Amino acid sequence: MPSRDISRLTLYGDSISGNCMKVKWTADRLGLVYDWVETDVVRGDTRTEDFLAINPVGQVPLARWPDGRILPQSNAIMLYLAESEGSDLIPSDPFKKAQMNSWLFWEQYSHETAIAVRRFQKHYLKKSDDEIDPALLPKGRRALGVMELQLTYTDWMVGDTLTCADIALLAYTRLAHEGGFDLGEFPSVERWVSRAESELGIPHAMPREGAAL
Ligand SMILES: N[C@@H](CCC(=O)N[C@@H](CS)C(=O)NCC(=O)O)C(=O)O
Repeated sequence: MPSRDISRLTLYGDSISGNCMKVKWTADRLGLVYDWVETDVVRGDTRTEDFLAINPVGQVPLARWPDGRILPQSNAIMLYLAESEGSDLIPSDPFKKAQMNSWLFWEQYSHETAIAVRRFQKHYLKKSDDEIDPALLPKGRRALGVMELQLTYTDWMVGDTLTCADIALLAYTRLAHEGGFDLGEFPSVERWVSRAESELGIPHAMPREGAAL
């Protein structure tokens, strides 16, 4: 990766990665000016000497500020950007904020680890179902079922507006079909995906009705 003359916020990310797109959508929603450095995970851009010198963990997304500060971890970056800009992506009510954080922790432990992992193996590594850990499908379906329970009663994951919890969960839920999940089984989640995509002004990612998974 070429060295850069950093004069403003730089976001390193791979556009195929939901974790990276969370950060981009948040920055766009906040109207931030930033440089996006496309960092191809499959090609190994995160494992080069240059990238590891910036982020020893070897992962994107990564935010880097002109003063040299760096911040990895999608949800931490989203929260920092949203908080610094004083946006309504973070509820002002402390309990609602805690509920939002609760979904963010859950997303990283119980949702992303099944849906994103299965999608990557199936869609990008082209593994057959037999080669993929069989626990991922039921784990992901359980996670979608939990979201369905919430979204049957509310339009958003927390409160009555889009928050960081929606952005985080949208990232891989909207691409779940690429991991072999059928969102048709989760109608409230499916409607929420469209609602959140419209709110963020991003294209609809789900397959047309009747399209093969
Ligand atoms: N928990 C981290 C996960 C980051 C992550 O898994 N990044 C992947 C892309 S989605 C990556 O950079 N993989 C490249 C590698 O491990 O070499 C986050 O939310 O930011």
